[in-house]
Amino acid sequence: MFHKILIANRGEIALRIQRACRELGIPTVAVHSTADAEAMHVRLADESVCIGPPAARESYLNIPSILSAAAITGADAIHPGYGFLSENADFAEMVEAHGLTFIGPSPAHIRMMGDKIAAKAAMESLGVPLVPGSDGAVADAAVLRAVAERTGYPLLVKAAAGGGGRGMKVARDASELEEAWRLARTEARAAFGSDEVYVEKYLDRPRHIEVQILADAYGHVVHFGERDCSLQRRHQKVIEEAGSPALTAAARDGIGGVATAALSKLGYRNAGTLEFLYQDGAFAFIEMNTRLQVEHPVTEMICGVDLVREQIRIAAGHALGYGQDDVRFSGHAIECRINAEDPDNFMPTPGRVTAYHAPGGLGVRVDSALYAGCVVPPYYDSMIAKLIVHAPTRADAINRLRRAIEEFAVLGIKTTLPLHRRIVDNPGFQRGDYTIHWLENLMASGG
Ligand code: MV4
Repeated sequence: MFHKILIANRGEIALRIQRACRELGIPTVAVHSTADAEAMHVRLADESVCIGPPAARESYLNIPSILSAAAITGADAIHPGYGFLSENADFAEMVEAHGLTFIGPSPAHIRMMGDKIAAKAAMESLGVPLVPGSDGAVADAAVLRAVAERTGYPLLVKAAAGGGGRGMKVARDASELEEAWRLARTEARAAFGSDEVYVEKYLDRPRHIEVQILADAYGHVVHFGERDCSLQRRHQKVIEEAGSPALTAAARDGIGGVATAALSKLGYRNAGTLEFLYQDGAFAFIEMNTRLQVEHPVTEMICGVDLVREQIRIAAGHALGYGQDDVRFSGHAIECRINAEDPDNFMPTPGRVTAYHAPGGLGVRVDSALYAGCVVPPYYDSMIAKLIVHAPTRADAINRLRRAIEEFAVLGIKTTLPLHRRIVDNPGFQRGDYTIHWLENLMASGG
């Protein structure tokens, strides 16, 4: 097992990883920017190292600083959390080149999944269903027209280096095709430094369903069911659930089996998530995430597994020690992402938290680095807390969530707690029959 783990992240996820380390008996090193000197992840770590000024480029993304911090503290592994360097294959490679262990997949697998075209090609060859579309990159107009004729409209042009919705353009018919393609390429070049794009049939009312997997270094792969992440605004997830209100146990077993078989053949290691669009009873793979995800707690709650502990054990060379039949699903879990934002216009609201009270009780979990008197800096992501509830049924979970939101007090700054209250009270949410467009439609309608 590792002797000391450096956590290359901040906020709630740095605390989340510290907790797993502490339960494994492993000391932790926090790194922090000058803006985070008083942050909870620094206060609770065994050791801390300041790695640079507030701007993430110069601190949490500063690879030489982070590797130096690991060297001077004698850490033998680095957990990247999510965001920042978590899906940077070059960073993973450098960590290993310095004789440390990167707690995550191999650099080659990170690189493969970062290229959405390569990821789709790999998944197709492994028997995973895809959205119909181009066979690889679409680099000239003749290929574009041929794909369109074969696939039919509407179509979506996507950036190979994309994800998160940037560089995506819809073409409703042939008259929009070349313009969408040109715009997507221009946007992709500006955003990612690569104008490589591909084309898919545009699904107009899908759900976003993702499958959590763990794989050890000995070819054992298990899945932990799905999360429904359809409730999003501008490609930012707002509420996630496990399991999906739209799936039967048989559908879950089916897609989980497809995912584990594929990743086993791929030789994948550590935690991973396969993202699917789900419409009219069919799954279509779109992307794979090679990191721990923000919404991992809903999976932990229904499976009773500590995914971060498992990531660390796998990275240290331990076998999973259990199989798919040992993974049991119990009840329903829902997570609300609470942001330091004005709930009316989503403008960030950094500042001092003057008072803080987190909800508790049976089936309530709060993952947050907030404390009374802390300052939410303006430099980073605005998510300040995750409220996760677990209950025997979805209806029970919704009632528990409403109760927990009422208990939650964050004073001094505006937060998105009132938005969550509105969603939880909405009959459409309560029925569970939403698509990826539901939340944006609700807000456009003034609901
Ligand atoms: C799609 C799609 C419809 N059809 N692909 C958005 C981000 C990127 N990860 C994939 N995305 C989408 N791909 C096809 N063929 C609709 C979206 C999409 C979306 C997907 C998941 C969650 C929220 C979304 C919001 C808008 C569009």
